[in-house]
Amino acid sequence: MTAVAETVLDAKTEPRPIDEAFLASVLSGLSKRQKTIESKYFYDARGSQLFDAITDLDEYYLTRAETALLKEQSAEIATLIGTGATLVEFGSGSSVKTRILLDALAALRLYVPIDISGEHLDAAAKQVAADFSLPVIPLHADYTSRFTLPHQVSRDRLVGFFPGSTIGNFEPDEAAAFLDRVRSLLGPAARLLVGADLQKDPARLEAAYDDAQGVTAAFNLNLLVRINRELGGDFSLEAFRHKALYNAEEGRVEMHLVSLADQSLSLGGRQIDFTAGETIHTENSYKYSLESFRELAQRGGWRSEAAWTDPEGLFSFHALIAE
Ligand code: AVI
Repeated sequence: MTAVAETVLDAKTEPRPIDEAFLASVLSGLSKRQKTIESKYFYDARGSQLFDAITDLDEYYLTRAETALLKEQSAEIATLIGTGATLVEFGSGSSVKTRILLDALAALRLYVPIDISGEHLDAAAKQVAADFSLPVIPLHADYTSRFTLPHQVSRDRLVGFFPGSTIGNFEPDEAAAFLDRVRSLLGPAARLLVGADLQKDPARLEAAYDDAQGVTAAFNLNLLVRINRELGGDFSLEAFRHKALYNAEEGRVEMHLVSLADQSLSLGGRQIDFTAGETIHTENSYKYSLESFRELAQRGGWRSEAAWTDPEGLFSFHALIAE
């Protein structure tokens, strides 16, 4: 057999090693009284595609509102930031929203996009460097954990960028702790630009997380597809339904997967039992008022310098200064 044929055969027969951290997290979440799966596991290749499709949905106003707000306010943001700053983006993806800022910011010194997906990051970084004739140092890291900036990045005039209301996917205590870490990372006199979805009519919020075409349902159910494929699970997709609800007491939209029957399944050598109607809680998306977001920022060591909202009052964008 030639080396090439052997390689092909190996690829077909050798199962992929199981991601033990993923398995441990799912088993621990499914053994709680309120079953949970961590929302960071939404984003495999299919999940990321589905999320991109969500951002184009009529019901999912967040991306449109934030993009319009950034376009509208970019000149004012640029005036606040001045010249010679370094922009550090947390979870940069394809840097789409960054381009709006980069168009407006004068004489930026450097752009540092941080993302967990290395391949995606390098391609997007090259494109931005070429399109804006700007030095770019991509950093492949999980921005939710502790990391340091590359040594070439001077801690002078650093501006963090965290758009998309991703801050809303943290529990408030975690969000405050994250903001505090970002402040230590960026150093004294740093600024942070953050997008945060606003509190609004619950019906509008629930529609944004339960669209008529079922894209968000597919995004939520894809967690089970991923567990079946990567961890050898035996979830039946027909036996679970997507549910989104606004929890007014907590000020958050919750996503769940509802078991449609009493059922038992096996995962990692364990049996997991569901009663009909029982749910797996898969995501929280906290919504803030301008004031409650300022309070959160303050807990993380930031003072509000400016905040903007769109004319409909759907979304907010904040400029913060390290205290
Ligand atoms: C990534 N994040 C800000 C989205 C949100 O709105 O919480 C994730 C999402 N979940 C369902 N639809 C979108």
